[in-house]
Amino acid sequence: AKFTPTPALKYADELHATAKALVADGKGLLAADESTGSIKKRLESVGKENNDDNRREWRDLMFTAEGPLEKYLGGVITFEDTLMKHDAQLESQYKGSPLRDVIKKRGIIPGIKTDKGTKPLSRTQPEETTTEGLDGLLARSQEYYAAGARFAKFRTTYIVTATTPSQLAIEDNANVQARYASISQEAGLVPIVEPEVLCNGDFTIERSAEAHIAAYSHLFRTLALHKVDFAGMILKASMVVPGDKSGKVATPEEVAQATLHVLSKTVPPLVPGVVFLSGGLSEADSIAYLDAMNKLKKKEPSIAPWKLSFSFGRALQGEAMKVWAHSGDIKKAQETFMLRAKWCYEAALGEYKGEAGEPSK
Ligand code: 5MM
Repeated sequence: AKFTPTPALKYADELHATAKALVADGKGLLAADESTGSIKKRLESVGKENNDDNRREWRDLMFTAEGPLEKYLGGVITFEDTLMKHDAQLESQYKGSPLRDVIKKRGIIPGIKTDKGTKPLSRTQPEETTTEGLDGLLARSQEYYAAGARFAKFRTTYIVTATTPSQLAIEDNANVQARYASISQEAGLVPIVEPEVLCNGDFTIERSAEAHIAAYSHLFRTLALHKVDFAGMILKASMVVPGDKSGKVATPEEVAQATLHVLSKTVPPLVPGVVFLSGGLSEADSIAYLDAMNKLKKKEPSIAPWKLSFSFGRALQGEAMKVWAHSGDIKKAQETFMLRAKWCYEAALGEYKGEAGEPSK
């Protein structure tokens, strides 16, 4: 029997359908929502100036790439500029169309980052963060829905040390995420809840798992208190890895086991999908870890009742951006991007065949 709490959520059916579609059949998300400050770092790292034309050319290039992008991507997360303003300019069948229409015409769902970035949590030592963006969020979300967006993304971050994430950071960020998620659902946008446990530091994979469990268990309790509809949201999770200054490297199987251990303890089965960020991990590692998780899930389906897919920024864009910046060859950059999207799709099915197309173990 179906129990529908009252008052009912206006967009419930649509939210459920959108959430499922975002992660259907090996599909994942492209995180192309770098704020102006973050895209500056990415562009400058390949020797490109951060200006309107370069940002547009880069994003045009990805969204208009030839090939079955809609088979690999359920959605694209955009920054406000891209959703609301930019026009596709490259020579292609999409010339002159707003980028959001290019995404939609390809059968990919446009989404939008609605957070306004992380800010220090006053008087925390070591310094932890909260995330801004709740003020006026309902009106902004309604405007994005009217412009064609069907999901939103909001990122909070946690640092791992011997004493963090602190109870303050855990509770504050859970509350922020829960308000964001309930407001998004009220406006018809599927919330992609992104609580990123950063991988910077000198800590073991076990300590990372502990930090994830502390943050995610409180997060889901708070989402429930705020009446968030779990079937109409997606979790964007970090992978559980040893800290980048620990001198330790875990195997894909170890990362897969640790990550699924954390998720199976904290994420309700009603959530249709967990998508992972790449978080500065190499493209090869991000793909190998996701593939290992899906291979493990095939052996033991009950440990992962949700789809396990990707929402990569750097792991999908990094190599292609280098090709574009260094050779100026748009076609070659598009092929490089499309190949990464295909690998991610294969990993989301646990069928990654390796760079050379050889089946991986
Ligand atoms: C694409 O970057 C997103 C926006 O970051 P800023 O708000 O700092 O500009 C970011 O939230 C991203 O979606 C996640 O970090 C995943 O990207 P990576 O590169 O870690 O896969």
